[in-house]
Amino acid sequence: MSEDRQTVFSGLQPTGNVHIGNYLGALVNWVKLQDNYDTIYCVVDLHAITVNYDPAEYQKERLEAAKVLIATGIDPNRSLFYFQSQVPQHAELSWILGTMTPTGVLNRMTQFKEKAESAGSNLGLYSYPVLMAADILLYRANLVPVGDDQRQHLEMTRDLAERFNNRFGEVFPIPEALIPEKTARVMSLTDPTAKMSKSAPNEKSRVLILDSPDVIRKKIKSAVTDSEPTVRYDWDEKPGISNLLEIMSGCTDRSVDDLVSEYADSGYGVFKEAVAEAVVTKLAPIRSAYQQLDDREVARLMQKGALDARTRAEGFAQEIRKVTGLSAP
Ligand code: AQP
Repeated sequence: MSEDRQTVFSGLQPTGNVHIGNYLGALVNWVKLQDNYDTIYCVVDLHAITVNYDPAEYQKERLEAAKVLIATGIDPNRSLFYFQSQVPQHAELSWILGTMTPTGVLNRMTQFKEKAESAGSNLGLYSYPVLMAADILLYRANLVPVGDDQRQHLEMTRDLAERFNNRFGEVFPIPEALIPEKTARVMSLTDPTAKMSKSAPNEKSRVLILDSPDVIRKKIKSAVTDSEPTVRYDWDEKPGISNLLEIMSGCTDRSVDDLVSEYADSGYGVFKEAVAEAVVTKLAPIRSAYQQLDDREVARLMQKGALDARTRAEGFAQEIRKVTGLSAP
């Protein structure tokens, strides 16, 4: 790690398959930031057990998530890359930060309210944002590339960092969120008023990074739009089309305006075919990189990542124990 580079931290939950919302909202930035930053990326497997799960299946899903991230371009030789559960300092700091988190703040968290309604509530789900704050602050991260749904959690992380610093001295930098201008909230293909999500029951609502070209074409062809056949960027009147425009823009690096001027009068059928081809082309190299990955090699890389992360985290944890009066007597 170079001393003068800023530190980036972000995480992804290994709940099912990674989708194009995760990719365009967060992972594209994760990959790019590796060029100029000290990057730390984590498969946040403790976060994901806040809902019911099958342990044997989960063991596989965790490795799958790591493989998908490597296939998208996360390079374990350039980034510190590991499973959260393998670095106990995350949970330790989470407890300390939890003692400084007013429950009134947690009560206001939108994601908790939504998930508690659909999956049922538990203490882990409730304190999820505190563990997320610990993930970020543990490494003194400056920048956190995430999608728009994490904005509120990031605000809470910043508040906690300030609260901690005011009480114990300047330990944490105040981290900034890095949220893309477009594709910050890729919407469901079957309900463009809801976020595309790994856990939504309808599989047609999301394009997975590993979907085959045929499946991608079918999902985009059946994406919910509207009855007025002009391709226009208008989230109020045309959320389905606006969503597809952002997805296509994210996959082609062409601006939404440019796409609108090409497809305005082409009809939805032609436009959807073009969106599908853009997505297929973008995801094809990722799918092929994934197919070449060896499970044992990835498991080895993750073990090495965890060892390195533990060493680095322990240095920071000792400083935190010292200022909070918890170091060895
Ligand atoms: N629809 C989305 N559009 C843009 N960005 C998104 N992210 C998630 N959904 C979208 C971003 O992806 C990163 C990893 O997300 P996560 O694994 O922490 O899970 P999540 O935010 O709870 O999103 P999911 O995929 O919808 O999972 P479930 O269904 O389990 O809740 C984050 O940076 C997130 O902002």
